[in-house]
Amino acid sequence: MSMEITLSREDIVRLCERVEGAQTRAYAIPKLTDEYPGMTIGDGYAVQLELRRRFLARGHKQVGWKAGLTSKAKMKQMGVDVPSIGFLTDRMARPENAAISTADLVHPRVECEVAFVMKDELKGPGCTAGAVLAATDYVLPAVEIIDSRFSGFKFDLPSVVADNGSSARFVGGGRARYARDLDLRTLGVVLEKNGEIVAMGASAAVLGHPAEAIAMLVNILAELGESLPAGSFVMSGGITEAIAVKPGDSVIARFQELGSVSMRFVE
Ligand code: 0L1
Ligand code: MG
Repeated sequence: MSMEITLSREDIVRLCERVEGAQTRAYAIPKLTDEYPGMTIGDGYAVQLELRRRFLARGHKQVGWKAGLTSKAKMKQMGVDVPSIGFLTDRMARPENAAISTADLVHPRVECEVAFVMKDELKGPGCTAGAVLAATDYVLPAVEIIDSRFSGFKFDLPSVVADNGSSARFVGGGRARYARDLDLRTLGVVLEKNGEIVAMGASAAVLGHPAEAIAMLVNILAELGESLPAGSFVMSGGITEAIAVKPGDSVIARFQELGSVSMRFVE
């Protein structure tokens, strides 16, 4: 993946302000490539870095990272063919069984993911799934609430990377388990909305094995000159397609071996 930056510093800051406005005031904007058709993935990550810098300067704490677009179902749903990464902060975390407000979101969707908590730092390039598993403290089930800030969830990779991979909220829960006690490739998950099954899948949907997605994330971080710190909470990507939610919906993600994660959505 080329991380070439073609935009001027001025344009990066301008686009960051546009994304930040849409994220913090919850409104939809056209995809950034409508105005900057030559925008690269490297430009997208430059905007995302500026966004992270601003949030951290305002006192948000980074808790980890997420891999996105890591399953064929998601890539097909969104019409892209390369995974992405985004940062996670304390302000995005919600407790299990929380009532999650949608008033500050544009068009939220939920997806089931396996989350990893790291005990050792990981550095790419050349990071492998084996290295990820060796550096993992434990895994737990999670639901990511994504919220693309682009009108109609229509975007391309540079735009979605600039929008921090559509990151909005996340809920971790269930039972934390040691990765060595599980076959992380074949974990089944069933997603229910208002008591009905709306999606299901097996963890192999995520690049064959969720640890592969974390390795990919570490290798993208290396291209950006960064490593994955010990203690990071890392989400490995949606196992199924993402399902739209609205106020009044209650959601429960049931994971084989890892228990379940619940939440409901309110105005
Ligand atoms: O976590 C994800 O896979 C989301 C990445 C961005 C794509 C989307 O908004 O669906
Ligand atoms: Mg996700």
